[in-house]
Amino acid sequence: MNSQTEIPKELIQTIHEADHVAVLTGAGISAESGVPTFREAQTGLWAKYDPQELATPQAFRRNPKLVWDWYSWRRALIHKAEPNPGHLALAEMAKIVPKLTLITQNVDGLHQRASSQDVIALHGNIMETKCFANGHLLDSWPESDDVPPHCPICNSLLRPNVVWFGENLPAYALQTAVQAAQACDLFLSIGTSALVHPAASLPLMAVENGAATVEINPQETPLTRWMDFVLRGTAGELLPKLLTQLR
Ligand code: BV8
Repeated sequence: MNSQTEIPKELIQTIHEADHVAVLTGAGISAESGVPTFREAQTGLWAKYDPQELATPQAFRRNPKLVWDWYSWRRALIHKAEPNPGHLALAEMAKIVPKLTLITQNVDGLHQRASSQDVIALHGNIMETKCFANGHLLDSWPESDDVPPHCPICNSLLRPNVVWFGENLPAYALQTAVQAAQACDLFLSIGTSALVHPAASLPLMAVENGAATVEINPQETPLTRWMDFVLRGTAGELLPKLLTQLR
């Protein structure tokens, strides 16, 4: 494991030789787009709340308006955000390597807006809305003063189409991600603290499958010790560098 902010030649060589690259991203890749990471202290009105306490069905049942307002605040932030050079570099890398599977824990849709294809969104999409009782996915709903609004189909409360703590991940997305982690030649873990499961187990599946593994993160994480390459820096700075040396 060599921890450095320059890109080792062996890593470039490894990427050139890889038939299948799998990538797992976390909130860190969106930090340079101005989207606060999941564990950074929340700002303003939300400073006193722990995201992990709010992103649960229990919190929603207990105080649906509070949770709905939190997501409205985050949606407004994300609406103003743009994909950054890190997102864009991954979209370009997919055109260079034979096969790239992009798996994200992020719910901000920035990989999709950076034109990455077939993004595996393990935790859903904050910009999508469904109802709490039956999961009716809705593009629109009747104007109402109710906060949260009600589902026009079954009248239950509306919520963001994200996976909350204690909820199962979408089965097909998780299965596809596990298959990629077990089959890839190279696994990049980018901008994740590797604390949330089952996503955090994907890099370790890649280690078990004998893939070469890379961590891109300014900080150490529980994954660091298992990684073949550790690039200590930000996604927005290191991924464009990696792409330039790949070309
Ligand atoms: C599940 C959507 C089966 C919502 C998210 C008790 C009861 C129930 C479950 C559990 C339990 N105990 C444990 C669990 C499992 C639980 C879990 O993992 N808990 C942990 C925290 C202990 N998991 C679940 O509940 C999952 N479901 O297991 O179902 C089940 C069902 C019932 C009962 C048991 C099991 C569901 C997990 C999904 C939760 N939803 N998001 C929303 O967003 O509102 S997860 C949330 O955290 C975000 O999606 C985020 O992406 C994710 C992970 O965080 P990170 O992405 O890593 O972000 P973080 O801020 O932590 O770190 C940022 C990193 O970036 C840092 O390392 C930083 O250094 C780095 N960085 C910063 N700047 C940059 C950078 N890197 C690069 N460049 C930069 N510029």
